[in-house]
Amino acid sequence: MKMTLRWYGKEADPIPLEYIRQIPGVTGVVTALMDMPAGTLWPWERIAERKRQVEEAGLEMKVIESVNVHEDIKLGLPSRDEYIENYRKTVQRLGQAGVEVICYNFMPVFDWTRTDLASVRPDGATALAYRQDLVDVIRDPQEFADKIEKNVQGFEMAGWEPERMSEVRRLFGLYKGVSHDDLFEHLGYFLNAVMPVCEAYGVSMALHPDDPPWDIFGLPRIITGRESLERVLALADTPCNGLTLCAGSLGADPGNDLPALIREFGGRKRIHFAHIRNVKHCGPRHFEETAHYSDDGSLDLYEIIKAYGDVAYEGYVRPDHGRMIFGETGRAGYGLYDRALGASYINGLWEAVTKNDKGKEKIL
Ligand SMILES: [Mn+2]
Repeated sequence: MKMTLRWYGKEADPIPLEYIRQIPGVTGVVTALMDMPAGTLWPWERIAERKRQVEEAGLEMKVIESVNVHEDIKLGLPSRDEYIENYRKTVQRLGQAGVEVICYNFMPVFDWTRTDLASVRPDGATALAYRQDLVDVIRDPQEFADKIEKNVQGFEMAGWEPERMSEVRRLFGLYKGVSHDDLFEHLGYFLNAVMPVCEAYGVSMALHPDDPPWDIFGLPRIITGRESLERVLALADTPCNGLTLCAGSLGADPGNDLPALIREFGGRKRIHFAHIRNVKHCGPRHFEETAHYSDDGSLDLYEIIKAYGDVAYEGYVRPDHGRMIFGETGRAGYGLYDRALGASYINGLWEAVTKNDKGKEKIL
């Protein structure tokens, strides 16, 4: 297990790399060129510059999160081939820069979605939360767009700036009639075009599950649990076609058995990146994010780390969203303090779990 922290880049992230370097056990950052629109070819100079900044701080840049997939690829439009070609070239350049893993997602229109970015927890910390009942009342994308534009409580979505809302309305129209099976087919087309470049340049694709892992706003979501993860791997049967196992995203559905998923897909060496965090189930399709600490949420972090130990996981890992604590302000879910606590907690569990295993080996 190689511990990393997500970092948005010097211009977009208030947290200096020097601070990240001081979290025990963190060897690298997971980063991206956030300003590059989906479908564009990442300039070599920008990739090299980012790598230089990271390495000057004594850290590694082995994982990119994310290279976003253009909506036309998800929709399977004829224009997708041009965007896929840019994706292939970007993968090649990242591979040449020493990147080993690319995290991406295949969620239509929206990335991760929450209805509250600063839900107050009993200890005074704030965290991200989601309530399906707030979303269910929305039937019309226009109404949905209006609520976000007016910043109605419960609709303060990160990064959903008003300028994007006209695009959202157009996309809702394009997704009419696109089924779950269609999305899988379009994902397979994309993966099979990208895999040869991954194999040639030593890059693994790691698909992040949908968050939350169910349909929202009438849009199909396909990466939701065991069956769909299996189906993704079968689309392109090569080790380069792998998963980002996000405990918090999949764990929002109490039906997903995280340790079992880790043993199954980690045992087959198809988990290339692990997101680890906790989540508290508050009701049907209602959850809030918590501290990583097992007792604070509904997931058993000890059992999750133990499962990674059982499959001798050697890939990259990062603490996922953190709460806002100690008076910190900044990007929701991505403060320094709680993610540092999360990394240390995960490192502690990992040390305990793996030292025992090594001890057993020695005795045998
Ligand atoms: Mn995640």
